[in-house]
Amino acid sequence: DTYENNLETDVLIVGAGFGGIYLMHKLRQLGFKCKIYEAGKSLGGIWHWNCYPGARVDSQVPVYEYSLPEIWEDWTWSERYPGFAELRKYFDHVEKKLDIKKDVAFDTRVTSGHFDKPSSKWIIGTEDGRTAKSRYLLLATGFAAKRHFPDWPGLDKFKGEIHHSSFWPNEGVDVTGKRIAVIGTGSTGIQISMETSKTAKSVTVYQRTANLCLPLQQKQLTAEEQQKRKEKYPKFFEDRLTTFAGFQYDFVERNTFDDTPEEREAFYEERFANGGFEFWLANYKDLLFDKKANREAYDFWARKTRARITDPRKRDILAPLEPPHAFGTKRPALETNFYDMLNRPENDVVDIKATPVVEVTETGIKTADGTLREFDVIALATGFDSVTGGMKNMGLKDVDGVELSEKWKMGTWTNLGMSCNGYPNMFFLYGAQGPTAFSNGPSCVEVQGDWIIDTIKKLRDEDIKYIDSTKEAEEEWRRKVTELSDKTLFPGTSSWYMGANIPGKPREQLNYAGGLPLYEKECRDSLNNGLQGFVTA
Ligand code: NA7
Repeated sequence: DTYENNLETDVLIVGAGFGGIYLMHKLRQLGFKCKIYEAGKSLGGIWHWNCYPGARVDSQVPVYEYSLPEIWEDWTWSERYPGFAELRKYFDHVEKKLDIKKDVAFDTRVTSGHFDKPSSKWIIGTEDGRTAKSRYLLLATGFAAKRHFPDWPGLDKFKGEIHHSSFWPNEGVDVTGKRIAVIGTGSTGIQISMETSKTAKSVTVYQRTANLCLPLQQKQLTAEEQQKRKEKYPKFFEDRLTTFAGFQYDFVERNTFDDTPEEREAFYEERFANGGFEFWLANYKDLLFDKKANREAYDFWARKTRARITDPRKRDILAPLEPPHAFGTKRPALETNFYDMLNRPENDVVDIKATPVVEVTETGIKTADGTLREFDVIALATGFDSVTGGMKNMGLKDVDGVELSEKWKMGTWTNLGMSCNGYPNMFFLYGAQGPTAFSNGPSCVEVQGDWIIDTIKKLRDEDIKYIDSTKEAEEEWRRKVTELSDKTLFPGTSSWYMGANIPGKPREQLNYAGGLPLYEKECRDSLNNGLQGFVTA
């Protein structure tokens, strides 16, 4: 029984999204006894939590799916960028194929954990008082496991409906004919605005930083065209891992000013028209390194976007002539009608950098200029204590009893973005100092997952009971992560990549910016060189 108290297992995985399921499936095949603890009620991770209006993945399929043939051979998508309902169906299909749920305890939130040296096992405690013992602890909690709320006075006073995007009621909220406020213009805020504008009376977007949105270019997919492509899938999934971000495209081997102005314009046009992240991740190779090159891309983006916005006031807030930050150093959202719906007179954007919110009242939101705007529904699309928040929130302690939240208080230290000194036999994926935010999720978890699986297998084969990262390896990894990032334009922008969205959080690069292939090489080198950077016993 997965829900038993005093559960004993070889591998305890936390999180039943893309990462946790992958680990479970592959480790089971190797004969390990595995269990998953999952705080939610079903499989899918972020797609279990995300059911806000318009929730949709903005990496296209088949890039955004498992490379496992037993999953893709008889699965078909209806759209290039599927919405949450279809992604949930995908996870139902995954369940049918892999029979994961029988070993998952849902509604199970981990609140404590320490490594017991005498038994060489993790002792894990849950919110409702259960305990589990496991040789290995694998964290697959994703980068968005801890919600972030604005610290505005009065949030609890609002008499209408107010929800964080990742805790939207599963049965939905009827927004027909209602006045909606959307707080935040990350990918989530943009999606909620577009979707609710279809039926709401009005949508008011509260923007702190303009999002440099790119066209989604949604497309309906037929079963026939997908079936035809499937013979190429094995190669396609191999190629996916050879690109910087684990996509089907990559930066081009030219710098921005290698091209003539005409060539450049045509190149930008094409990338922009193709949609998705092409204008970002398949741009010139100096886009994220060179200020002048970046400005050139920004100016193109601003020209394109400003032309779509009819009201000059809205235009200057949404797509200012001066860039709010270097293009692509914050995550561009993908849009279809965001600017068009804001052109309508009933919809508006409020610049809350110029006029910050002072309080939420029973009926609406008051800004520093004294204006009170009244609403029926407030959507908080204010994001997450991204990348590190989830792991710091689980009550994990190192071998000396120090909490992870304490260890990472002044900054983040990991080895290879998968292990921490003082946390033996624990690995994590899609988290701090891995390729996480700079990569396609499924690509990242398969690269990291395979490494973790191969490592655990090696430990079993060599009868090793204990593995821990060295402090030196952590220092070295942190140095690499910082150096790679310092060459780019990322550090100059306040973003969640840099920990800058949470008040008081140390400012540092939380992601590995060297690209997936280099990352994988680093990890494989360690494994192949006798687990360099680790001590074993
Ligand atoms: P994001 O990308 O972190 O966006 C959060 C948005 O909320 C962003 O526009 C923030 O403005 C804004 N925000 C956050 N806190 C506040 C406060 N206190 N006041 C006003 N505005 C605030 O989260 P998402 O959920 O959209 O997306 C998360 C990731 O999921 C996304 O990047 C994809 O990888 C998938 P800011 O830009 O910080 O000025």
